[in-house]
Amino acid sequence: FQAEDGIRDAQESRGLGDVYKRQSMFNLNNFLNKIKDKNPNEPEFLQAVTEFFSSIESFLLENPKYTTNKIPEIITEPERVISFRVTWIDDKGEIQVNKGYRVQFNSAIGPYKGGLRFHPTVNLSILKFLGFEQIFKNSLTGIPMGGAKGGSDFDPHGKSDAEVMRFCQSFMNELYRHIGEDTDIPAGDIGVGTREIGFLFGQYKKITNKFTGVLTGKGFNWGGSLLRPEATGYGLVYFVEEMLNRINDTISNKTVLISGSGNVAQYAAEKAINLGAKVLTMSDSSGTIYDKDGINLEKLEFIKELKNIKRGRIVEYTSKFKGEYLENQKPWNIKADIALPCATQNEITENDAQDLVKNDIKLVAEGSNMSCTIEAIKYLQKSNVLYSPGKASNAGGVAVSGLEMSQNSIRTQWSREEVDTKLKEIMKNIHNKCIEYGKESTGQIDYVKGANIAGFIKVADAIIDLGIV
Ligand code: NDP
Ligand code: 8G0
Repeated sequence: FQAEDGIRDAQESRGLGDVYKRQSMFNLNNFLNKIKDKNPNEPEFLQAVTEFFSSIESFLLENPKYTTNKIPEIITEPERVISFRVTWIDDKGEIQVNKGYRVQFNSAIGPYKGGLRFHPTVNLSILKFLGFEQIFKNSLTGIPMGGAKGGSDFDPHGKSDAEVMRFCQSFMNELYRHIGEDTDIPAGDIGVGTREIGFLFGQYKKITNKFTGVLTGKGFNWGGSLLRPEATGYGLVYFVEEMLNRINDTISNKTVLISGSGNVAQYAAEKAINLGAKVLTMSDSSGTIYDKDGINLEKLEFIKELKNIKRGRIVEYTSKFKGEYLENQKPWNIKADIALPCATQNEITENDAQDLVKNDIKLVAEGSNMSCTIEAIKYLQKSNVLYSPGKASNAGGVAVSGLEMSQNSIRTQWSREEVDTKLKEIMKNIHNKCIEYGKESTGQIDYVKGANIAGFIKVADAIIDLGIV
């Protein structure tokens, strides 16, 4: 009965008469097996798709028009994948060759939007998982943006400014053909900050002779938005406050574990400290610093300078301040109330989740994308830990990128307060959507289900409205 309803729905919404004769019910296992066969050797992409469709399975069974219209198949196939060679000359005069990519995943609700990652681990599987997640995150922000991701296996660590500049210029020599302020608007991500966006934007402007909002995360003097650097980390903590306020609690006086010491980690720490929390840890890919007294604003300033200007290692914190350095360790076996993973994907495994639960963690909110493995998420949820997926809790970054695009279009720059007010409102709206679609009969909120269903509906309905293209 439901499936027939769906077919009727589909026919009516498209007016396509007899085209849809086949009944189709969503079968999760069959669907995931098909995705696996079509995308071999892409474990991260498969992980993201598995997590997503497992959480919306019952929604798809109750709303068969999406299956009838083949939305699961359509939405898991990128609209376009661009792969290119990036050649450049290092400081020794040697020729270097890197891979460059842009995955333009879905543009049903707006131009492609998403970051560029420069890290040696970058490959198509990672960029497809990030691009796929970006579709639903961008939908959740309420700003019309499609989903994309790109990047390179180039490693900025240890490279001179001149080498980074030459690499970025060569990268843009190909990328410029595929982007534009109404087509695809890249931004930074791991390994791509204001310095790299500057070199990329400079080259785009040189080639095209156009000063447009083609990239976000720009410096304020050349078209950037105030609060874009802070947006992901601040937004994450605003979202955590929403999660805690719902249960009549707040972040004030809570102990917090943060991983990473890059853009997201720094501003998550800053906002948490400003709201009265005690931040116990930060980390990089070599290890963790654990400061029992708490990382205060003065200590955080040191970390910002160490990471953003000197480009040093987190271990150097212990030469200036008290605190332990835990070499090659992540922060997850230290006792605290809240964990904010802000480094990279799969940084919380099932074992890490067990450590967190053993120490009575109350809340885990993702700053990084897909911070937790599927097993870790299951374990946290089973243990009644409040858990939020990145596509909800880290959406503040891309949301303020969306605000940067608006400011560029109308040729203005808003005040810090204006952007901050909008950011808070967007995070609150996302939290409300998670409640609307993720409320269980027990009254508990499944933030994974809520975020995924809410993000999906808008994009899926748009795909249906736009026809089979
Ligand atoms: P940065 O490059 O500024 O910082 C990344 C941090 O994570 C560094 O401390 C880095 O350490 C550490 N890290 C990176 N890769 C690994 C790894 N494989 N293992 C352990 N540590 C690692 O990146 P961002 O802060 O911008 O991004 C962090 C995460 O947040 C990513 O998942 C990103 O996709 C996500 N995100 C970012 C947004 C943004 O606006 N920037 C928006 C939404 C999500 P080291 O220096 O040693 O490499
Ligand atoms: O601004 C962006 O488009 C952007 C940059 C880096 C990461 C992300 C994300 O949402 O993961 C978005």
